[in-house]
Amino acid sequence: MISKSRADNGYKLWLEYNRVNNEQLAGAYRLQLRYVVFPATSDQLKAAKAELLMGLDGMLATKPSEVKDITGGQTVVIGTRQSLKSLSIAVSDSVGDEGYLIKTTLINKKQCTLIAANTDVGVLYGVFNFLKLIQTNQPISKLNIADHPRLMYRVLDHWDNLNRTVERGYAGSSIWNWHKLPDIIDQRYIDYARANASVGINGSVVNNVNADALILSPQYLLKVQALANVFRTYGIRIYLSVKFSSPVELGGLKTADPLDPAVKKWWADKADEIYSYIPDFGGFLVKANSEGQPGPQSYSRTHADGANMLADVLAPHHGIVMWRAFVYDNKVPDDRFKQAYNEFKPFDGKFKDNVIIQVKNGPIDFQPREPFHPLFGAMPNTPLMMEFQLTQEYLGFSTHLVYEAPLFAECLQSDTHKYGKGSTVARVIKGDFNKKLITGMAGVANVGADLNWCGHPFGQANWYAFGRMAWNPDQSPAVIATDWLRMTFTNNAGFVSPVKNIMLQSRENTVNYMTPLGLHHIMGVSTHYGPGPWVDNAGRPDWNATYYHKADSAGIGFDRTTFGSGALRQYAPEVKADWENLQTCPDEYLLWFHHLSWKYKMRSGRTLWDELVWHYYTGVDSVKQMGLTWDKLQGKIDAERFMEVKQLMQLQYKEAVTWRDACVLYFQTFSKMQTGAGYPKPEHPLDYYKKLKFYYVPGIGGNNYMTN
Ligand code: GCW
Repeated sequence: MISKSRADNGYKLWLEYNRVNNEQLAGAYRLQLRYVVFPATSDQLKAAKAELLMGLDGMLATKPSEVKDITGGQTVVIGTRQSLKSLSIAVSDSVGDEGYLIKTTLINKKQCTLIAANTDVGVLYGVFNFLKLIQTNQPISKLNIADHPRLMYRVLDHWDNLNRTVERGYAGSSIWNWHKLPDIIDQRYIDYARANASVGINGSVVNNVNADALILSPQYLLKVQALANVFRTYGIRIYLSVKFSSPVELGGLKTADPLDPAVKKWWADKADEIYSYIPDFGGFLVKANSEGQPGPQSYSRTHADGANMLADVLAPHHGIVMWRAFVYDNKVPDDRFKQAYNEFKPFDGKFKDNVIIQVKNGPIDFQPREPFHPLFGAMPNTPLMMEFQLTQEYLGFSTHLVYEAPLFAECLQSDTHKYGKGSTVARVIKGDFNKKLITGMAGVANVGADLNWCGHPFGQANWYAFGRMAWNPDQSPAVIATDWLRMTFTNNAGFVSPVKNIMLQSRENTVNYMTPLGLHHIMGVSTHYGPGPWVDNAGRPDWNATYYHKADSAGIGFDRTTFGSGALRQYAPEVKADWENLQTCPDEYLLWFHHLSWKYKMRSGRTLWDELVWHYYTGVDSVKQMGLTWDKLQGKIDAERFMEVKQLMQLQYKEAVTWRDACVLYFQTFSKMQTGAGYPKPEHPLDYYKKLKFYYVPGIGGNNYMTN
């Protein structure tokens, strides 16, 4: 049992390995490990062994001793087919390259628990999962588990700059200390890799997609190599974001035209150089022709020309190109929603085999709620990689408790209908409809140098959940939350059960007090902090909140039906029909697709205005409720994290009230309707909220100290 007063700063993440109260575990739950057989030779196997011993040491009163042979009693035998050969243990290869088996079985007529895999990294994953069983008090006496990842590339994208600022980072500076690399290997790098491996994350893009060409210089490649050496032990490949104009900026060429032979040669030489430092280098991530970044279109070439040129130079080394579909040009299209689909769909089947298109979950930009991106299902001959954002750019930064797994699941379980009923986004990205494609999922990391890594103790759950869902996109958010809570805090049901409910409800709360009923992109301009529904003077129309909500005296919402922008045509006819029809369009997506009168009658019987107000007030009330529930849990976990979360919830409440009052007052200037009896009046007039200034908001980097 953990001591309630023990201080815990959250650094250990979900790998706490707290003492298990073995005596209180009944029957099959009781742990009676006596011996471990673990012939470890490679670095990865040694890391797995070290993790196992560290975990058992923390959790069990008597650590099992390591032996060379099966001695009987409660023995755990761990290894690959190869490493266990001398013990004549056969391992079936059913779990593929990265999967594992955990099985209670007779070996040499003695009852053992076998953790086995075809590869070293499979063993590492098996060990982490065995430890998880103990951490979460699961029975371990009759095990028969076989698991493998459903996606190939499970990657964290760090938007970290070389000066250690983090674009949209809310947990302190970058964990990569570029200045001290390659000489100093911070323990953080190792713990970062352990945490990733524990949930099966096998890739890390260490620099911002708004890339600095310098990352490809020999000086920086040596630093990257040092990180790669750490990651390799934990089955993680390193990737780099590259700037498309690097041949000009770094190589002194006159052009970065992807069809120019000198440019191709520059990239080919660069790839050879990178692989000479890092033989298992993963590949490139590219943001091209988006938000001012250079790209092939700058030279009148296409996305396919650009991606394929890079794919060609990486192919001999088995590297891949992750080419982002987050594009919108400066010409201001009629509806930004439609642009990625319009630009990429024509290139279906035109990309090289080692190119994967990285598509954000929704068509605009990581909003609290978005419909699934219409590209999913629309490119049957092109691998599409999901991009989720773990860092809470539009979800209250690291002050708001928002468990994102329900958001991920909502998108993944959406039915694209592109291959008939049941062709969910999850099935599309798993390659169910085209087995030839490579597959993957990326998460924009929420990790920084803060003691607890993510700024908010519950931010860690989003990192954890991302790994679990990249491993298996069909996992349930509730199961993941329960595991995370047990591993991170305690197995005490009196804590786990109410806090799991808090987590599952948390994302809906935030939708309610920020962007209910399908509102989107109404945050403060540029910082994306706090409410800014009045923003109408940003650099370009589609950066303005007014572009998205279109509130006027007649009503509110963006008409994307056939009578409006027609964006709904990008979906399968079934989805289009469902969302175009007011009888069937879910309330959650209403204002994404329809401009409706303030007096429009909702399913609830309320007018649209009253419904909007109801959501804003309900959202705030739920945050208050969450705080009250938390307060009752004092003493069930360590005081340090308890107090930190308590204070964060108070701050979240304050900010939720600001969101509610600012938005209700602003939209009221159009609806001219009352908020109704029973709702507390805002403390300040609208003008007060409009004039709020926030200095040095994190996440925007550079010298941009103030906006809003
Ligand atoms: O969400 C927006 C962010 C930018 C980001 C961009 C992107 C890295 O506001 O900060 O740039 O998306 O995804 O490229």
